[in-house]
Amino acid sequence: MPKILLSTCLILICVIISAQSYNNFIPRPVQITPGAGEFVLSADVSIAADKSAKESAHYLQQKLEASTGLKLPIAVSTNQKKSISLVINPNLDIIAEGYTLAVTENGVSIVGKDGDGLFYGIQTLLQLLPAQVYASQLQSGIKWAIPAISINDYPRFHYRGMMLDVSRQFFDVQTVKAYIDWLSMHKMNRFHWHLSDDQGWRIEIKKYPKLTTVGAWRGPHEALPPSYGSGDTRFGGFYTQKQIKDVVRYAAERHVDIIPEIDLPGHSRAAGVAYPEILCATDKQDMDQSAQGERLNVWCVGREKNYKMLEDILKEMSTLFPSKIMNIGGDEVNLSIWRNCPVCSAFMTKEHMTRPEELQNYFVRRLEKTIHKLGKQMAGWDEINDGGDLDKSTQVNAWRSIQKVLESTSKGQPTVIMIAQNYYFDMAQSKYERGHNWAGITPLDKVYALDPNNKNVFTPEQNKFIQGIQGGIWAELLNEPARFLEYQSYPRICALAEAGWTSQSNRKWEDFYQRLTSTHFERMYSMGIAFRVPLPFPLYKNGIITVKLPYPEAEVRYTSDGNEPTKESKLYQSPISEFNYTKLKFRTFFKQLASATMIPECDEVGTWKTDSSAKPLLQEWYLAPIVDRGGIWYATFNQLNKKGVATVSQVRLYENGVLVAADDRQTTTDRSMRYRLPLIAFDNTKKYTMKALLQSADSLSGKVKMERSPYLEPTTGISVNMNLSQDNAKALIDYDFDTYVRTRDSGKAGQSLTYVFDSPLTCKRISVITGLPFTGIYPLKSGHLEVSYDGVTFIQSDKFLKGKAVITLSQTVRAIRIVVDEHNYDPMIVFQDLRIER
Ligand code: TNX
Repeated sequence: MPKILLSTCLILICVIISAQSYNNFIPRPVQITPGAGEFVLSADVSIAADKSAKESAHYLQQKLEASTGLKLPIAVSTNQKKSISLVINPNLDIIAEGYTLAVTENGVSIVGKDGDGLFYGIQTLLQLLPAQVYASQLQSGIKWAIPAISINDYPRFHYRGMMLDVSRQFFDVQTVKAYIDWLSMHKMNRFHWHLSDDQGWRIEIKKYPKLTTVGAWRGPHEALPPSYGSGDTRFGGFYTQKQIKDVVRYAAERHVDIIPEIDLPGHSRAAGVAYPEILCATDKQDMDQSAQGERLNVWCVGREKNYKMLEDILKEMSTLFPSKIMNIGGDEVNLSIWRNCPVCSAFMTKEHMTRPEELQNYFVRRLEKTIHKLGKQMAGWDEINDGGDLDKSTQVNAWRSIQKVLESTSKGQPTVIMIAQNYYFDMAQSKYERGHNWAGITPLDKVYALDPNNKNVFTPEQNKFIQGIQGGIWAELLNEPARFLEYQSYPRICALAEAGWTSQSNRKWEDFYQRLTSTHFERMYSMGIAFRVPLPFPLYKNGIITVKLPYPEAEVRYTSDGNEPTKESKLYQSPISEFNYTKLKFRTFFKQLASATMIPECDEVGTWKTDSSAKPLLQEWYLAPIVDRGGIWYATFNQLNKKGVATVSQVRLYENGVLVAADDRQTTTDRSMRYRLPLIAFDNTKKYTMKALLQSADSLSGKVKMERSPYLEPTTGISVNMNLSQDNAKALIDYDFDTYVRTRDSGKAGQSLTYVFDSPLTCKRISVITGLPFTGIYPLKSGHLEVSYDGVTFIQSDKFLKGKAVITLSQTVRAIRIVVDEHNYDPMIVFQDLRIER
């Protein structure tokens, strides 16, 4: 190699290496200029800060002391040669919250436009240090070096928030503080505290003590029934005003503004059990259910006294929270209740209102006035836009869709983007994990992908009203497993934080994901966050399992004995030869954290394609690498690009060209339906192919997958002795585990559901899982199984535990019966299909 080329290469390599070592910030700063050399923290470094920078200086001092053991002295000015200088300069030519940071061999200088900017400069400085700097305990043997660099940085949006629901589950002060601390380290500056909902009122109000003595608790003997996993124990809690002040102060030190929400006039069952007189005076309210199946949870808006009570409540709250904004909720009100309420309907007539939305608007606008009188501004969910105009200062949190953002910004309301499809972190992160899915599955890249003020969607005029972004985490499902709040929040909040801070042109998914996995995981680990470790994807093909690693350095371990993989299990290093692929289990590890467990799936058998001719195209796939044994096979047609859908029909399986199985149902590719193709007598000397018809008005493409059911699927009849909501219980015997059947009521002791197999069934084990797929909500809490070997007599068998019962069989079985033992507290019980193992 010629000399010049060689040295250019060396320089390039050096640049790449050094660039990487300090280019892993999250969120990514606006402008980074690498320097030469480094600055190393040692006992002779001091922090120089004048009075205005004192608070930040103490913050930095404490953070550094905990992990490095160095207590750097703070001085107004210093003769020390080496120092970290912290300055607030309102004349800095940068927008609010902006800062500059310069590191040379002699020291660090951070200049903030304001206190916020200085604080964010400190956060960036921490990210320049080894990740262990975030640890709360002393870390030894680390060189605390900061690479020379200069940074210019400021946020894209001034509103960067996260909402936490503390009603459905209660989180204590310590957890809330940690949550706020982590937000601040991601340069997030708003914490929206959802302090009341149907399942608990969580803030002490001195004038109305029953809100918390009664409304903060649920259980078998409480006014609020058990819900969302709280079971037979008394569950709940609330924050005293003293604790609230403490949390507010803690957040302020971290430049996080706390916006309190009490959810009104719906979602108010907890307030309603404490003070029943606030609810509409109608027996019918007991019949009308809210979106989440709740009753008796709407304030009577025609009752004048309620406004006085709400004013008192908001007044007490306004003194606790320095925030300019107070949120009154307004979502998912069951509006029909007001029609049935004599007081509300009389009020509507008197005011010449025709739609209940107008009444909601009346209510909202009265609270708006109350809040203005307290010197604050109002915020609420996007439903507050539905009934009419609002004051121009009122902030709308748009959660239902992008359309709601458009409506809100067109009206000229300050709007925060909280689109559930991207920013609700109670949604599952994949189909393998627990979580809601009503707004879809929300993996990390989907959070990252949303451009909050996309120029192609919003006009410049509308963009002016977009305040920023906010994530939401609703707590229905956060009861288990342990630390699920952290698992659902991180790393999705990392992606959110970058959407809020970093300009769109500076955001690239691959680059973000690389920074996250190569460095930021390490930081979060030191912060003590039990974040979600990405899943490995083991794929089976041709007798071999190959694991798709979630990121290049991922540590994937596996077992083949049925146990969950642990830190001691075998490390995955290269493809594994194994015909019985489903007995292998894989997990990704990050130090002591582990991902969910994955069992290999079959790799795709090929792709499908359509053109824009709208003519049905017959396509064929060769199945040998995947379909290598008998069983019930399912074909799915996934779509790659999301524009338009294709129609699929006549999915058929051939053996040496002869038809052996067919599923002729017609659906579209957006539904990811499973086509059922039983292949019982497999013969490895024969050639298996599949054909299907696909058509669309667009040119589309996608993948074709074949999955073999791990279960037996015998034809089964069903007999019911309970109040099921569906007329027939077919969804229970179609072996589609996404479909289910629910009862219309809580269920009573002695009620039952019997599965009768058409012919005697030989199998190893039957698992009965109750509760909604994905979430497990509405399980059978108290019940047992009965089994019949002759189809006549039933023998008592296993009890349900956490909604699940398993029966192991040693002889041929004719029927299985689920029996309810005790009254259930949930509004319904959900049953799923039987899982019958060979
Ligand atoms: C809708 S989003 C709700 C919440 C639920 C959430 C579950 C909104 C304003 N209301 O009450 O907890 O869905 O994802």
